[in-house]
Amino acid sequence: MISRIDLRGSDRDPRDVLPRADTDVESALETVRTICEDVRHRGEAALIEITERLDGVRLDSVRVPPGEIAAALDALDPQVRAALEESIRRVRLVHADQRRTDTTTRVVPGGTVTERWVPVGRVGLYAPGGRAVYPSSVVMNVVPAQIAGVESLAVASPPQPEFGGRPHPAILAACALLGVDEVYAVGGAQAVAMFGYGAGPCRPVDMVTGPGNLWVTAAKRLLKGRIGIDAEAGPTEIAVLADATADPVHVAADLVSQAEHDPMAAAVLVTDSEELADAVERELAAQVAAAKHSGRIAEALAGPQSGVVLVDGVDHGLEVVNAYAAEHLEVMTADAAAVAARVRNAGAVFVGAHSPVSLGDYAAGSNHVLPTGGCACFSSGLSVQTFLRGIHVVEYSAQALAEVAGTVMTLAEAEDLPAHGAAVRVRLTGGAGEGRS
Ligand code: HSO
Ligand code: ZN
Repeated sequence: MISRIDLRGSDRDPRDVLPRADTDVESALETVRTICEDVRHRGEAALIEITERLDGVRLDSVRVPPGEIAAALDALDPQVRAALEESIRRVRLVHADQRRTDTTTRVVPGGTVTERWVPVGRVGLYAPGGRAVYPSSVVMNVVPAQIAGVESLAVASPPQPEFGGRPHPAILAACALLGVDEVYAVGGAQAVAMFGYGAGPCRPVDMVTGPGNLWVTAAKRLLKGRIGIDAEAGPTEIAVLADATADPVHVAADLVSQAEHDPMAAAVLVTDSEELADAVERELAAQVAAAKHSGRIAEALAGPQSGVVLVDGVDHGLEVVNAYAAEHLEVMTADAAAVAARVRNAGAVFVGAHSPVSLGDYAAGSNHVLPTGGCACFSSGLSVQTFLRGIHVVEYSAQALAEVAGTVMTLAEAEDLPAHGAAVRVRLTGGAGEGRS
C-alpha cells in the first residue's frame, strides 16, 4: 500500500524524487476573495449569512458569551482537564525560556543601538473545527503569544450544529484554561477576514496564526501584508530516518499516528535497511487494519505524498531527509543524538526510541505548529519570537554624529541621494539644534 523508492546507488537529487503533496491554494483564492470582500464591507451581517450557508448554523451574534466559555470548562471531563493542564504547564516551561531581552550595543562612545523586543498588539488565533478539533493547537498558539506579552488575544473556531452553534466545547474549555475570553463562532476564510478587517464585535488584529484547511490558508495568503500570518499550514508530515536498530512496531506506529490526521498527510520512512522496510510494511498493514481511522490512514499511506525510501547508509539518509525538510523528523538510528545533530532542515526533530511525534503533539513542551511542505528549509515553528518585533532604537550624540558624518555623506553621494547627506551636514554647520547633544 505504501510505495517504495529505491535511491541506493543513485546520485539523483532527492528533491526530484521524494514524494510530496501539492496543495492547490491558488484554486481557492477566487472564492475566498469574494468571502473576504463581503466580510470587509458588510461586517457581522456577512459573517452571519456566510456561516448559515457554509456551516448550516444561524447565529444571533458571532461572539461566544464569556459565561459559556467558563461553562465549557466546568463540563470538561476531569481527566482531559488534567491532561490539558499538564500540557499547558510543559509548553509554558519551554516557551518561557524563549523570552528575549533587549540588547544595547555601544557602537562608539555616545552612539548606541538598542534592540527592543515589542509584542504584537492584537492577535487572532484560528482553531479548526471540522475533522480536526484540536484543543492542543489552542494551547500551542496561545501560550507563546501570552508569554510574548500579546495584550489582546481572540480565538475563532467554526460553529458546530450539534453544540448549538458554538465552537466545539473542548476548544472553549481550552480557551477558559488559558484565560482567553474573546472567542468567535466563525470558521474558514470568513474567520480570517473577520480578524483582518474587523467585523461586528471583533476589532481588527495585527496578526493571524493557527492551522486551518485550504480556505483558511487561502484567506491568510490573501490578507498577508495587511496583517501578519504565521505560515501557510499544509497537511501534516512525518519522516522517519531509521536503521536496522529501529523497532519496526514503533516506526509503523509513528507513521500511522500522523497519517491519522488527514488523507493528504505524508508519512515517509527513510532507511538503509531493507529488512526494516519490509518489517515496517508488514506492521503498517496490521496496524492500519486495527486503527479507528483506518480509511484515512490507508489513503494517506497509499497517497503519492508517502513512501518508503531506501538509501545507501545513514549519511545518504541524512542527505535525503535534509532535502525533504519534513515538518516532523524522527531519528531512530544507532547513536541517534549524533545523527540528529547533523539534521539541518526539519520543523522539529524527535530523537531516539522514546520520543515519538505524538509526544510533541501534546506534552513534550515543544510547539506543534511547524513548517510543512519543505518550508522548514527557511522557517521555524511557532514560538514566542513569532509574536515579537525587534525595534532598533538609535541614539547618537552630537559628537558621535560628527565623527561618522563623512561616512554617511560619502555613501549618500555614491547613491545620488544628496538630501540624505544634507540631513547630516545641517547638524554640523549651524543648522537648528547645533551644539546640542
Ligand atoms: N501533528 C499535528 C498537531 C496535532 N496532533 C494536533 C494532534 N493534535 C501537526 O503538528
Ligand atoms: Zn499530530
